[in-house]
Amino acid sequence: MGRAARAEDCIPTCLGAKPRRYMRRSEARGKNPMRLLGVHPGPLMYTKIFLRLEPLGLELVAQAARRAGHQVELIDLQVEDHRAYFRRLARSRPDVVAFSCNYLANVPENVDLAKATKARFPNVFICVGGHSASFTAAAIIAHGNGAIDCVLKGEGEAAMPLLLEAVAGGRDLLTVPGIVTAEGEGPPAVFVH
Ligand code: B12
Repeated sequence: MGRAARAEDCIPTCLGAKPRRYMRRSEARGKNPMRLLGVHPGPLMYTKIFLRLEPLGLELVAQAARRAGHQVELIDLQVEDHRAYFRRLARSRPDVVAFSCNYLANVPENVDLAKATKARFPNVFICVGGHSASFTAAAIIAHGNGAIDCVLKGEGEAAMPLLLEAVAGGRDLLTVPGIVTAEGEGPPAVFVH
């Protein structure tokens, strides 16, 4: 199904104000997959003074989403710049952008990019996950000022497919384990066994 032909669904905004519209794909998971762009932030504190490390956690989340039938791309801002990120957004037109936030020092960059992304592509659903996001979830949502639709706490492998399913189906986001939105918190995060 082409983008123009896609139905749209309306789910309540996390701010409780006017409803925000998200692209809706199909009810059938895998048959009409969501497009997910996973983003690893740049080297710590916007500099290259720290290590640049393979984004293992985000890769695991990406693989879980792929196994659930979704189309997944990753961009690693440790090796690519913000211009490359916005070029990728324009080319790939993801339904969902998922930022990885394992270090507190990644928070400002993720929040800035989320705001810039939402300003250019208001229908994109934006999620943040990872170790540091998990224990600062409410603050991240607040700093996003409406740009960050949810934080997904804990290990992302189990929760990301459920989140994509909920977004695609226009279902209540607060049924997803580990989710935090401006409207509240879902069930406790699930762990990988
Ligand atoms: C191994 C490790 C390292 C390794 C690097 C591993 C790597 N590839 O990144 C080394 C030794 C190099 C390292 C270095 C540092 N580390 Co370190 N590190 C860890 C440790 C112990 C495990 C991280 C890990 O690889 N986990 C396994 C992978 C597979 O899981 P993950 O990345 O966490 O991803 C999972 C979830 O977080 C989540 N997830 C991740 N991304 C996303 C995205 C979305 C959208 C979703 C939904 C979910 C999600 O799902 C993933 C799969 O389950 C953590 C502590 C911890 N228990 O998490 C500290 C930790 C992350 N490190 C920390 C620190 C401080 C550092 C250093 C700054 C130390 C220093 N002073 O130099 C450096 C900085 C490195 C850099 N990036 O520049 C702190 C961060 C503190 C903070 N609040 O910011 C932590 C939390 C330890 C601590 N408690 O203090 N580290």
